[in-house]
Amino acid sequence: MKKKALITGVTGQDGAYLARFLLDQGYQVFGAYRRSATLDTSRLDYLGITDDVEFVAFDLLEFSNIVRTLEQCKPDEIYNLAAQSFVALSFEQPLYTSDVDGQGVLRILEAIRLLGMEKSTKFYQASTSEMFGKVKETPQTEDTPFHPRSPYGVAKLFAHWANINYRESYGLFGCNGILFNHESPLRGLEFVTRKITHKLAHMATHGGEPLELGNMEAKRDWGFAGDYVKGMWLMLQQDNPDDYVLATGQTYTVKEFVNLSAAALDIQLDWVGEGVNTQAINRKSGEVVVKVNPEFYRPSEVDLLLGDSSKAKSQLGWEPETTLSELVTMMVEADLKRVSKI
Ligand code: NDP
Ligand code: GDR
Repeated sequence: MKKKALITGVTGQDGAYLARFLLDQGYQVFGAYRRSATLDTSRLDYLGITDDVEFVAFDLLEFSNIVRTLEQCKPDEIYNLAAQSFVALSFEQPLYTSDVDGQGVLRILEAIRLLGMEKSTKFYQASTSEMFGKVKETPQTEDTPFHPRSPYGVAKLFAHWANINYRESYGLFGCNGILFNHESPLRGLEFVTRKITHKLAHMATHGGEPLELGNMEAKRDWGFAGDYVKGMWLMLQQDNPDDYVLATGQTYTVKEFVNLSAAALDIQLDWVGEGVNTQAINRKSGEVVVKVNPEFYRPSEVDLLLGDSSKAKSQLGWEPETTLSELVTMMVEADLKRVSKI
C-alpha cells in the first residue's frame, strides 16, 4: 500500500517541489489547492508532475471543507504549506493573514482531533525564521527567543505554538520546520530574489526601466527550496515529533544578491549614494540598473537572519546541497529562458 500525503498549498513554490519529492518516494500525493475560476498548475507543470497529483479543493478559512478533505484523503502525512506567505502584504492585510496563517492551522489541528486522526496522521507545519524577527542572537537555533516583526510572523508564531500544544495535549505527531528563506526558479515574483533575477534578466535582454527595491541592507540566509522539502519529509520519518531549523548558515545582504545576479549576466555594477539615494550603475553603459523606491520599505524590518541547522544535521542527517552562487545561476538561467520567449 502506498503511503498517502496531503500537501496544502500545492500550487506554491514548496508545494511543487515537495509533491515531486514525495512522488519520487512512491507516495500517493493529494494536492490541496485553493479553489478559484482557474487552477494554476504552472509550477507543477514546470516540474512535469501535474498529472501525477490528485487535486482536492481546500481552503484554510473553511472548517467544514478541511474536515471533508481529511475524511476523503485519510492521509498518513499532512504537510501544511498553505499560507498568505508575503510578509509585506501582511502589513496591509493583518487580519486576513492572521486568519489564514494562524487560525487556519488551528482549524486543521481541530479537524484532526475531531476525526480522531491524531494517532494515525502526522502533521508538518511550515514555521519560519520570520518568527525570530528582531535580532536576539546569531546564529539562530531552535532555542533562540522569538520576537516577530510582522503580522505574518505573529500569525506563524501562533500556529507554531498551537502545533506544539496539540503535540503535548493530545499526542499528535506534529513537527514545526523553522525554515529560513529558500528560493528557486519557481519563487513568486514578489519576493526579492526572484524580483531581482527576473528583472535583471529582462533588462539584459530587452532593456527597460531600472529595478526598484526597498531596504538593500537586510541580510538573509538563502537556500534552495528543492533541498528544503527533503528536510520537511525527514522530520515526519523520525520516531518522535520535534521542531527543527533548516538553514544554510550563511547570510548575505539584498545588495550582495543583486551583485551576484548581475555578475551571472556578465554585468558589473558600481554602487553610489546611501539610504534612499542608493543606486547601482552599469559600469560599461553608465545606465542606472537599480534604485530605491521607499514604497518597498516595511514598517518594521527583520535586519538579519542567519540560521544554525546543526540539530537537523545530527538528528535528521539533513544538510543543504546547493550554494548561493549555484542557486543564483539556476534562477538567472531559468529567467533568461523565460524572458527570451517574450
Ligand atoms: P507560496 O506563496 O509560493 O505558496 C503558498 C500556497 O498557499 C499557494 O499554493 C497558495 O494558493 C496557498 N494558499 C494561500 N492562501 C490559502 C488559503 N486560504 N487556503 C488554501 N491555500 C492557500 O509559498 P512558499 O511555497 O514559498 O512557502 C510554503 C510555506 O512555507 C508557506 O506557509 C510559507 O509561509 C512558509 N515558509 C516559506 C519560506 C520560504 O522561504 N519560501 C520560509 C519559511 C516558511 P494560491 O496558488 O491559490 O495562491
Ligand atoms: P521575506 O522575503 O520577507 O524574508 O519572507 P522577501 O524576499 O519578501 O524579502 C527579503 C528582504 O528583502 C528586502 N527587500 C525587498 N523585499 C521584497 N519583497 N521586495 C523588494 O523590492 C525589496 N527590497 C528589499 C525585504 O525588506 C526583506 O528584508 C520570505 C517569505 O517566503 C516568507 O513566507 C518566509 O517565512 C520568510 O521568507 C522566511
